[in-house]
Amino acid sequence: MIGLGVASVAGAAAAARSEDAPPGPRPTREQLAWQEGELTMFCHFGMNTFTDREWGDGAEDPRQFLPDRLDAHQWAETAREGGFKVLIVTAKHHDGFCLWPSKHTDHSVRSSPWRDGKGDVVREVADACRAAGIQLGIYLSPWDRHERTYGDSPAYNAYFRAQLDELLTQYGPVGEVWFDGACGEGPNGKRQEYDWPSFYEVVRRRQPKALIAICGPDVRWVGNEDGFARETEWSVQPAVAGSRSVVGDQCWYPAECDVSIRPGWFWHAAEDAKVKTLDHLTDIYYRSVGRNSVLLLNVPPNRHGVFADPDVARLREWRRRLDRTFATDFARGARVAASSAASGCRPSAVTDGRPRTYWAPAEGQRAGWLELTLRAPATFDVVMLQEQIALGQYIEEYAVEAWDGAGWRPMSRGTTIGHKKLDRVEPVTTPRVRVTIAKSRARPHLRAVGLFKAAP
Ligand code: FUL
Repeated sequence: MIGLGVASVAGAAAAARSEDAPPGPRPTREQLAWQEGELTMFCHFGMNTFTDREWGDGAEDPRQFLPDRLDAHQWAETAREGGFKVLIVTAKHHDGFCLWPSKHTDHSVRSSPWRDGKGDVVREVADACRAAGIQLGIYLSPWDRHERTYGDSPAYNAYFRAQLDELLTQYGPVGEVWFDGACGEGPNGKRQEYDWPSFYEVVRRRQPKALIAICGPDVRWVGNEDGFARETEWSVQPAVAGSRSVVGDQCWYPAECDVSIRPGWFWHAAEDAKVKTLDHLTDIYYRSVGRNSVLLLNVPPNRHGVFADPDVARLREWRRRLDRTFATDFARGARVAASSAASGCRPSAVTDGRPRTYWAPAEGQRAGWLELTLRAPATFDVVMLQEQIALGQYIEEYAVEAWDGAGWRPMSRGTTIGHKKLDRVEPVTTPRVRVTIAKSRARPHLRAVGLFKAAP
């Protein structure tokens, strides 16, 4: 773990082991980086872009795939400017058409007129991601409505592994592999039985740092496609097969919220006017990133092979609003008093802006409070709390109050915090704020308290 000064993650981990309830599961290094990245972009692009469908049936003619000015750098640059840390491209959707020239089928870009059949969308996206300094992610649909072996379980599983192998060996580092659960019958009328453990084995062997998401053990689907996590969102879950973070019968299995910037996952001309509003996207941010989840926002390239103007404009507005909201943290540098503190854990760690410091109450305690005296009275309407999730997730009940001159006035209360909890509250002007951790599964480790004024 990263080097750390007084309130060292490693040091307190040792203390927690000796004094407190046994520590629960923790994120792997890659899960931690992914969670702290907060934003991942999804790009649904493929045959459906050209046929105006959401689910192709696999009978599409590859000659229909013809973007006339595909520019993956525009995708990756837009993602980077928006603050996204990973870009996941649909290398193959349910229709089975491959955006890379797979050796195992002719239903791919190789059979299309695009770049005279010599193009490779995955290559262009991988190169663009590298240039933009973001990670590449791969969506490979297990459900394949074109492939003849689909439904003949062992044969198709071998086909799928071979495709996975190509994608994980030819394009450099891959940060996330996204497996959708959709599954249908093959041409033989039989339902395909996916051999998940063998798929995971390919990913672990070829890309040991990649996270396997959704139908995989590293990242959990939040359970809807609206972009909303629950108010109570635990990254600690019952252990799943293949997890690398099992402790006892639990593992670290954080939530990801997938949602499209438009009604559909793929681009449709008719939806150029239906890009989600700035307020809707902002709400999604608070209800995903602000509820201990990663936001996986889909932005679908159009038939030219670029993001459409309305999507790019909306993303810029959204980024500007978030930047303006979170530019000034009124809690930064506040003086902090605490009910107690573990040795080496300064209460002011929660306002020092450093990612690896934190406050914890005295050894053996699972509750406590912090009182912040701001550098100057401030007006704010967003409260941010963060746990030091490098050490796990434990807090299950908290309250935040503001001093109104005569007493403490409730501002927000909640259950889980995890990596980040954002509460939108009634605007308040105050010199002092109190945070109470009322209940925790083990000694809590609070990384940060932040106070912000939402930009209009
Ligand atoms: C779903 C798929 O059926 C949709 O087409 C889309 O890819 C979405 C992200 O996952 O299950």
